[in-house]
Amino acid sequence: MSIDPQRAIELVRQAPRVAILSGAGMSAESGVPTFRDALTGLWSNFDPKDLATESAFRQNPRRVFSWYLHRLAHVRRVEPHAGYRALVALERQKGATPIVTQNVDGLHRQAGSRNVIELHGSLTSFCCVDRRHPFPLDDVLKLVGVNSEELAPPRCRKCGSWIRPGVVWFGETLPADAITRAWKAVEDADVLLVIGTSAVVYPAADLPLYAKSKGTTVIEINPEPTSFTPFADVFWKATAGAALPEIV
Ligand code: BV8
Repeated sequence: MSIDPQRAIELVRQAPRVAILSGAGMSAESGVPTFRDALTGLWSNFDPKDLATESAFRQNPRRVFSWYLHRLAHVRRVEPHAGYRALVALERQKGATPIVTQNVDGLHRQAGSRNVIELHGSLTSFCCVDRRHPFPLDDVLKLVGVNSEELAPPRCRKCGSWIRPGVVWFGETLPADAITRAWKAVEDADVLLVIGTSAVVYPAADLPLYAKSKGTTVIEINPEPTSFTPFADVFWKATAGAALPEIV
């Protein structure tokens, strides 16, 4: 593993096909707290793993729904930083540059990336907890700003069950098509950029090692080393907002 940014830049420049795997660190410089830091205020004494589950939602729908409503309202106020715009420029230079993201904030799409694979769903999609009947985002947005510490979620108009966020919770399987597209994207790539993930949540955390097993060169961009760092071809100790514009 080398820690040479210049080598990382050259590897990306020479690669015909580049794929991206992003985690919550990708959004930190846009003001979206990382997943492990996402618990402020009302939720600060919870572990995200204890909130991001269906059982937590069924036990306390108000608490979990309010946490997601708070996060949705926040991401609607932030902008993608220069690192996001660099990935859009990279896509223009290289053609298809699939972005596999663990994030649910929608910032890659908002920046203009066209080939985004959302492994864990999105904060902007809602459905009912019993039958997954879709529920309009606009009807959820009407609840944003309602002065209430813990808001009761709306009820499904078809089956009456609680409305939940359309994200993948712990213990839930990832969308099959997202898995298929993500694993193919990293297999087909010459270089995989792994940006801003602590590489602890599976099966997403399998992707960088899977890429290496298929001969893909893997570059990790993170201000801190992770459990994956020893396996990276290059570890670029930097933030996404600083490193990515240097590449393009
Ligand atoms: C599943 C959506 C089948 C909700 C999230 C092995 C195989 C399969 C499953 C498991 C397994 N082992 C354990 C499991 C169960 C579990 C799991 O992985 N648990 C962990 C805790 C061990 N996995 C699941 O349940 C998955 N389901 O596999 O189904 C199944 C079912 C049951 C049993 C077995 C199999 C579903 C996982 C999806 C959970 N949903 N999010 C929501 O967002 O509310 S996960 C959530 O955490 C985020 O989406 C994110 O993807 C994930 C990891 O967080 P990161 O993105 O890495 O962010 P984090 O804060 O951790 O780190 C930030 C990083 O950024 C740091 O490294 C930091 O240094 C860096 N950074 C900071 N600033 C910057 C920066 N980097 C760059 N620039 C900066 N400026």
